[in-house]
Amino acid sequence: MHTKQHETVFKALDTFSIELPSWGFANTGTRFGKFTQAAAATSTEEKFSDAGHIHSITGVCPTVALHVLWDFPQGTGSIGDVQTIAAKYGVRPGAINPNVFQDQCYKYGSLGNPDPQIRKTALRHLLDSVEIQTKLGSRDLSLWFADGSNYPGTQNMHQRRQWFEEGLKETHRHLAEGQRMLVEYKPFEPAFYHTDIADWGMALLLAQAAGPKARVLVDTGHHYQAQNIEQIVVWLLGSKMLGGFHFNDRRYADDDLTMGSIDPYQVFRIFHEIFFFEWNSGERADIAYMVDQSHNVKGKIEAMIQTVQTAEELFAKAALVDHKKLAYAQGKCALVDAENCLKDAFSTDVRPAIREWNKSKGLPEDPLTAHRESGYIERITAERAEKNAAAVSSYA
Ligand SMILES: [Mn+2]
Repeated sequence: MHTKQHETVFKALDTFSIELPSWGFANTGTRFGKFTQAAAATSTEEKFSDAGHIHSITGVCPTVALHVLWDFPQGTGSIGDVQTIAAKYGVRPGAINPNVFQDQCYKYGSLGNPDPQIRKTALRHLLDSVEIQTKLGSRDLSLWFADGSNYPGTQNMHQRRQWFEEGLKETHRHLAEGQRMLVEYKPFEPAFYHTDIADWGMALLLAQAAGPKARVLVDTGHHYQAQNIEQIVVWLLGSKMLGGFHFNDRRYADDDLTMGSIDPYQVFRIFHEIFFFEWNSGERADIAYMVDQSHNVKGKIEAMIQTVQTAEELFAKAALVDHKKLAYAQGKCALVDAENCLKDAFSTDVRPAIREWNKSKGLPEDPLTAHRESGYIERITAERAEKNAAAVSSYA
């Protein structure tokens, strides 16, 4: 690798961070069942401990996304506990994720529910989440709604669209200066006929209606097969409405597999368009990179370290695209030359440069090996095995 490439990788990684989800450390499964892991986190404290461990060996995961229902059992009453835990493990609370899909009352929806009392209950939870966000100093409120219906004609989509607009506007009204609201979309599942926020167009319109602090969140698994995700990213960047990502990979639908495991070139193309936007516009894109995965069979901590390393590699590769050469080739319609700008960068082995960067930051060169040699997994397995053998019921 040339010195210049080396420098480019270092500069890119200096700006890079990726947020880990608290729920990625707990036992998860599919609708067919759940295989528990002896080392899985069984409490908010254990999730912070795992996230802090990963940050200590990778240096790029300073924040943890939190799930209000699962991490704040007493709601706003748990804020103090979470502050104490975060300070203890050296990672800050990140995006706050309300949960308006798990309680029985949400069978027919939350903000889109025909029952005004349930819409109110959902709104109350969103406002409690804003209070949590404010007291913890979190920047982002990350919203995903499971609302939808399974059969044609069974729900009034016109009304539900309006109720969503109203609910998001009201939530937005409570955001403080510097806070943001991220609106996530998903085409289907759990609902199989219609989903109230099904794609980036609906999320964009709702975010624009909600107010100036709202942005769109792109979960890479929430698209139809073959959809051009990087083009959606280009449009959101161009309209200053891209707020962040939930990264995961998939083969079929929303599989929540490890980032880059199935199609690393997809993730590379997304990062490339972000770098190219910045090069073209001279602006820095303000984007929250977050992981949203479900490690059902892989060891959770190893899977998360593998994810972070993959994210760094694909980000670094995308930084290596020669923008000047690419812009020139595009202008001349030199198709093969233009495409090769991407392919050359993608095929560069950036791992030696990343190991060097790790060393320069006082981090272990290879985080996965460092983790395996740390004794951490043996310690938490001993501490948690009994609790995990007993608890099998809840998703979190
Ligand atoms: Mn997501």
